[in-house]
Amino acid sequence: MDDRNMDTSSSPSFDVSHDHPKSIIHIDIDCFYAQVEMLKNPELRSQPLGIQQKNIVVTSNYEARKFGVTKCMLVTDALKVCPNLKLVNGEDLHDYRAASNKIFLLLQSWKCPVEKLGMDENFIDVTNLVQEKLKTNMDNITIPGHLYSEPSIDCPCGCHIRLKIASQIANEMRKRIYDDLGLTTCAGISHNKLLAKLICPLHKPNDQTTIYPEHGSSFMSTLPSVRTIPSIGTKTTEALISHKIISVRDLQEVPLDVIKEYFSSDMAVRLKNLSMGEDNTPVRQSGRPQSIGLEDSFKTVSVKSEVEEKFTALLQRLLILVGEDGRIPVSLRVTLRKKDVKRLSSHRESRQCQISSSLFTINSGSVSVTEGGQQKLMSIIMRLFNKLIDLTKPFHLTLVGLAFTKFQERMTGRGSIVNYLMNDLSVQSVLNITNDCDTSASSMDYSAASPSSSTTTDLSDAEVEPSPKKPKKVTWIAKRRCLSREDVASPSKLKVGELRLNSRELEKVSELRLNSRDKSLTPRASPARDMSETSDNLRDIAEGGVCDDCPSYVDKDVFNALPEEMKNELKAMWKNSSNSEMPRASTRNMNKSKPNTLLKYFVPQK
Ligand code: DCP
Ligand code: MG
Ligand code: MG
Repeated sequence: MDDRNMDTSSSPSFDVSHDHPKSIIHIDIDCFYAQVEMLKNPELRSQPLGIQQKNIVVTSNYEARKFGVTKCMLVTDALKVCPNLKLVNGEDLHDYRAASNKIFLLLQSWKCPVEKLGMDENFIDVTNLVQEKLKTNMDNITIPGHLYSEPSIDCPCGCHIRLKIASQIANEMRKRIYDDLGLTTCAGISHNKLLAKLICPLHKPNDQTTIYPEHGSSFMSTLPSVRTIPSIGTKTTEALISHKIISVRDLQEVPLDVIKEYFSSDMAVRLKNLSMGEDNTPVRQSGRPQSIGLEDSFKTVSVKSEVEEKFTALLQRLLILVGEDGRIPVSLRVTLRKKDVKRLSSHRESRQCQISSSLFTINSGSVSVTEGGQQKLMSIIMRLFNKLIDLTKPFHLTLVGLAFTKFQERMTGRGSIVNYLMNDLSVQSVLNITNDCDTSASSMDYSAASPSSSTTTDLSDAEVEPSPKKPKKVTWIAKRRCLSREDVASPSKLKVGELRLNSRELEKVSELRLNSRDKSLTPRASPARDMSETSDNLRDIAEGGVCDDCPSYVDKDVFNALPEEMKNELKAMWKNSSNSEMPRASTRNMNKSKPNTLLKYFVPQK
């Protein structure tokens, strides 16, 4: 279907000599919170429904939208335009988060990088899958849903056929989300994230739109405000507006040199590129969040006991989230927003401190607080609060927040080997595993805004959290796909994504490692001694293996639990390393500069 009412001419500046190798899908759930509530209570389907957080309707179903109920409308205004609006409280995000995690997990089954953005959006880079499908007969394929504009040129790089295939994959994904989870979605398909995201809502709800690269800049020129571009935030928008650059077309037309007068050279180029629909930010596989937090905002609280009540409530909810996450927190942050009554302004302040992991216990992958642990946490929270507030003077708070900001480096932690084994991440080498699982905002900040007057989780990272995986079997499975003989001989070519372990297996390694850590810790007395022992271990590596099969630094319990294939690979690797690959100096540096190497994983640590 063609959108003839749009400005669909191919962009005059379009350069056919550029390749458009990627195929990116962006999926957004329709009226997300409202759909989750309608699934819980199907009677709501036939009524106009608003999801209320404090005095705001954060979203509404499409029935309510017909009456003019918009996102983030005041409840009073929403009821004026739609007196029959049924309101459901949406301050508890638990069910939304669970649905969000299910979608994320479902999308992982296509074995492509998936980047979760906020609660209801995901980018999927289907480039490789499209390439695979291209090898099969792909004649006469049609584009499901809408095509932004019919092709005006035949792009020599072959992106049109690739995007057609990608749009079929998007359709399959949307169908699966509907069949398995009962949720309708919209999708945008393009050769980059920017266009995929921006084209996605063109036909709402329950539909999809594909755009070819040659229409990128003409589509962008239809956007009324530069603010619509995801990585252009409030400050940049204000700066642009102050120079009379309001619409995306204004940004396209203003010469680069002029923008360079207001912004750094890099920023100016980036802004120009974005305005033309150009964006080369990668889809980054999402992993576990760096922190898990909750905030509560209110008009004003000026009494300590009330603050304590707020923190108690937040802590209780936060402990549920941590329980589901499955990692033991080791750092706690308290945030306050203080109101300066004289200046009528507010500002945030935070304090954080380490907390003992002994406050928590772990059982079947679920973390719970020990008896008395909650009280201890509350006293830590109030101590941090006392540091932030001078109680001898009056205070006025408009927000309190709590977040666990660091987690014990267990098997299931961010940056641990689990993430590499669980996700299909391409890494350069098992000797040099770098964390590709960055959950922080990418260079392109696509993060969604959250209303300030509601209880929300720490959207920056908490919402990218996939649900904890339930343990299944104890046996190891290490599946190798497409590894050539050369790959096996050279472990540095091994893709960690080839090794798929289920969570129980990972738990097992974790336990083994922790147990053996405990054992190796017993004789240690002081940090100084720890350090010297670590040096000794590294010396063993440098001197090559001292036992028959593996070097002495290797935790044998862990090694024995590995699948044979992996054992053999490691042995081959150690054999090679004793010849040439592992000189003394590089192994000594290994712990410092490559914190996530597989080898390091075998070294008993404190
Ligand atoms: N949300 C929120 N505060 C906002 C915007 C959104 O709490 N300011 C929540 C409610 C939404 C969910 O995030 O259901 C997803 O946001 P979307 O912008 O994708 O909005 P919806 O999914 O509700 O509607 P649409 O059909 O337009 O995507
Ligand atoms: Mg949505
Ligand atoms: Mg959204």
